[in-house]
Amino acid sequence: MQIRPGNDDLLLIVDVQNDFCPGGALAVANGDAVVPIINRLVERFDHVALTQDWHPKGHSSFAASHPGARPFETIDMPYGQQTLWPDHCVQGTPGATFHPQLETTRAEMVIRKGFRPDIDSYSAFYENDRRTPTGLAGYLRERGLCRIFLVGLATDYCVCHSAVDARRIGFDAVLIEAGCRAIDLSGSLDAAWAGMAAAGVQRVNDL
Ligand code: VGL
Ligand code: ZN
Repeated sequence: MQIRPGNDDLLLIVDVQNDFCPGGALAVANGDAVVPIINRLVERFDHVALTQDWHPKGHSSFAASHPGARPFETIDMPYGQQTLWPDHCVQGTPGATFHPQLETTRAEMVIRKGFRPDIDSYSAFYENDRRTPTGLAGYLRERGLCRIFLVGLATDYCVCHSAVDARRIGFDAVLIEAGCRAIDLSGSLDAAWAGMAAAGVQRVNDL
């Protein structure tokens, strides 16, 4: 069945930032390959929004902020388990800016996340405690946008958490696989596909 984006649909472009692309601090394999695919999709949508991972220096999700810890280890935080990352997407740095070829002109909203020092935020809707809202849900509701199409980086972290949260709070969610790439850390991609299917996230190859 052909899905046609309409006036109550939004394309949400997740974290297509230099640090998640080859050469970046937390590079996703072939992360930059999503850029031309997303640029083509942007033209098909009436409404487009971007998310931007936006951490202060010394953020608590950075391994370097925890003496003795190494990137990609998991630690216990007050809000649950947290994977530790290399320093990435530090506010105001080139790594935090959008990929230079990403078509951002038509974006109506940029939602920044992960700016609180003590908590990470994978999802565009809620931080990793699953309770602190980013404000995106209210924005979408006020604008009458009901269905979210997701693309970006990384499939198994920020895209997945955004899609699952969208479903959890009553939005329809469609993940466009061609526009995503994954980190795939010890089974995280398989877990993400299972979690998204259970949450009722629709998965399409392309539009
Ligand atoms: C992301 C890990 C840490 C993502 C962001 O955009 O998927 N992953 N920060
Ligand atoms: Zn991050």
